[in-house]
Amino acid sequence: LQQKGCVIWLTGLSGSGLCNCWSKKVGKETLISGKSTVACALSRSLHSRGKLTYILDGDNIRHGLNRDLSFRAEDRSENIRRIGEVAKLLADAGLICITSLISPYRKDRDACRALLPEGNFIEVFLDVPLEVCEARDPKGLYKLARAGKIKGFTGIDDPYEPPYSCEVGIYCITCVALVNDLTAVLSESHGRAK
Ligand code: GGZ
Repeated sequence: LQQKGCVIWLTGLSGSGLCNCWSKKVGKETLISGKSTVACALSRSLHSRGKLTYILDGDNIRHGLNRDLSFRAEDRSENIRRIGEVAKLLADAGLICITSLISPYRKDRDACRALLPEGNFIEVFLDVPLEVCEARDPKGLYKLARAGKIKGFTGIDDPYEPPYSCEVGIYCITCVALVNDLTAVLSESHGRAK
């Protein structure tokens, strides 16, 4: 395998990703929001350059490996710890592992970073204001949280702690640029054998 593994850690509020994607339903390129969407676009873009990637998506993993975990603070931390460990294994195996989780607490993200050699953990903060995410509300979850039907929703009645320093900070609709930039950067730095 001619590739050095790493972890690209996407973090941000629910609905913080935004990407230009081809939509089967709409039949044309359209803007779709969600960290998962950004992860997919990035993965496809890297694939097209011959890179091996794997996405660990919070929402999906909560249906399998982490189905015993709730959204209480301790459980969110455990969710992130487990995904961080799996991401490390995949990176050790030489994959570019893209994680897509809110991962709201700084200390949990930092613990995942500490598992990897310097330079192999790329934290990408999707720095989208709560008002924007709430206006997008792709799954109607913010509405439910405001109505008190979901308790402890990140940004409403549970905190999101932005990174003090991260490798990439991205604001609103520049996610398309993120995908292009990271693809180019990783082709350079992670395209060579160790
Ligand atoms: C935040 C919640 C909650 C609460 C359900 N708070 O936008 P989505 O819908 O598809 O992604 C969110 C997902 C968050 O799971 P994570 O594993 O990424 O969270 S964490 O990193 O904090 O462990 C959201 C949905 O689950 N969701 N309830 N209370 N998001």
